[in-house]
Amino acid sequence: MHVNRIEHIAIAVKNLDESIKFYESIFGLKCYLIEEVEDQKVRTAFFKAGETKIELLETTDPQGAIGKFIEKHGEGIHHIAFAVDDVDLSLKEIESKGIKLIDKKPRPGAESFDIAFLHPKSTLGVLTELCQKKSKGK
Ligand code: CMX
Repeated sequence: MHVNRIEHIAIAVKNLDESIKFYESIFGLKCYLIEEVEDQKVRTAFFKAGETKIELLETTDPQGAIGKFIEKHGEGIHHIAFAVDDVDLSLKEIESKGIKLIDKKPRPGAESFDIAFLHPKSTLGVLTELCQKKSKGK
């Protein structure tokens, strides 16, 4: 597999609208997209920071991944996402090296990406996402 870049760093927040205002007023970044990802039970907001992005994540369900994370850890860095050419192939390769996967198959993410997570207990305590832009027509 080949990691092309850090696609985004994701931060779990309690209140998306307030956090967007914070990022815009303190860091001068502009939110260019707010999107709900039903499958992941989140509302997301995206900012471009050079070649990478910051994704803010607010839960839409207390039992969702972000709801549980906030309950346990409070707000903070939630995951790092690597852009790869082929998530499916990358998952197979990573699993063959003994890494525990959360997703065995890519799932739909924000911004028309296919995404899949690796388990943080298997990746040095960092929840890691692999993502790939969906090909046209898919
Ligand atoms: N980073 C690092 N460690 C994390 C973590 C995170 N984001 N979230 C949970 N953990 C740790 C917990 O602290 C816990 O460690 P201990 O056993 O030492 O206490 C361990 O992982 C298991 O956590 P848990 O609370 O028992 O289990 P959860 O039911 O909360 O599941 C996880 C954790 C990572 C498997 C789950 O959150 C998951 O499947 N995540 C992938 C999907 C996701 O995060 N979606 C939201 C973002 C979607 C998007 O960006 O579009």
